[in-house]
Amino acid sequence: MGRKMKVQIFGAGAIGCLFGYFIQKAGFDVVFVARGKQLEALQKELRITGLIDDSISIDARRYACKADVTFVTVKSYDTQTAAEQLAGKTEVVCTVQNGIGNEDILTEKVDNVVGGVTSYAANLVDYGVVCYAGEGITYLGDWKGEGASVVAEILKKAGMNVEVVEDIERKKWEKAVINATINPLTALLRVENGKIVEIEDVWNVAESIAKECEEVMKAMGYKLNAVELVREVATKTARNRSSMLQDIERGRRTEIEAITGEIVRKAKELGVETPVNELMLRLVRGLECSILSS
Ligand code: KPL
Repeated sequence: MGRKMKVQIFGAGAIGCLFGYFIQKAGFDVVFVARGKQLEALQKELRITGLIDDSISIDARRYACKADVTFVTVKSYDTQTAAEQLAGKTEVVCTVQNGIGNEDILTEKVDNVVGGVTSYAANLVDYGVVCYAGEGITYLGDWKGEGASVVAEILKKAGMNVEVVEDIERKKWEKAVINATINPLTALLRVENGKIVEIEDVWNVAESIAKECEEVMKAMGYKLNAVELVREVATKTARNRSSMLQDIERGRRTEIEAITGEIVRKAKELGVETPVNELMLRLVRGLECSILSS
């Protein structure tokens, strides 16, 4: 490609801003799509704190524009809106969202869809201010058409850790198992991730959730030690406030339907019993209802 590649970040939250920051710093032409107060703040500047301390001017807009590659980083319940705005506007779309089902929604509207799972950690400290909390890795895989290698090149040039994998669906489900175990418990108890392993009674519940998820994965043909995986991630991210806890604290909707909801749905389809996950689903729905109506 003779001209500069145009990269779009659709959903300039914490992860979107962090990715966009690295990509813009590497010399790509980047446009950030945001809304409300976040858009107003980003039109002034994007500030990164934590592992980096920097402020940059960015091109922040309300609506999607034409791009070569678009990263979708909106909450899972906004993926449909993203897909509709991106139809005919981007050659490749890459989702690095939590939950199951985002790739399939994007597939309806865009030709080249790349599935992504990231363990980079970032939190929105204030509008326009993102704390870069931990280096991670991003796994990518083609979901529809081709695009994973192009996206991987962009992230590599941006200095980020990235790996293209054959079975991105497996990675997505593994991440969903981690999120289905850590996120509801931290949101319901309003604790940091580390408390999941530190408090014995809570760990007992976490183990039950993870074991049920492991059975679902097994029925899908995937072998996984879910309990160990969850223990490892909760320990590594001990000081994090999970994304679901942050949603609850901000009085926002959570991604419970795309995480636990999808695990329960898959379990039903495959004839696996998941009573503890069903309980988590109902409790977080209840918590959401009480928060959104107050
Ligand atoms: O992905 C996460 C989230 O909070 O959504 C974990 C891995 C649980 C880290 O906080």
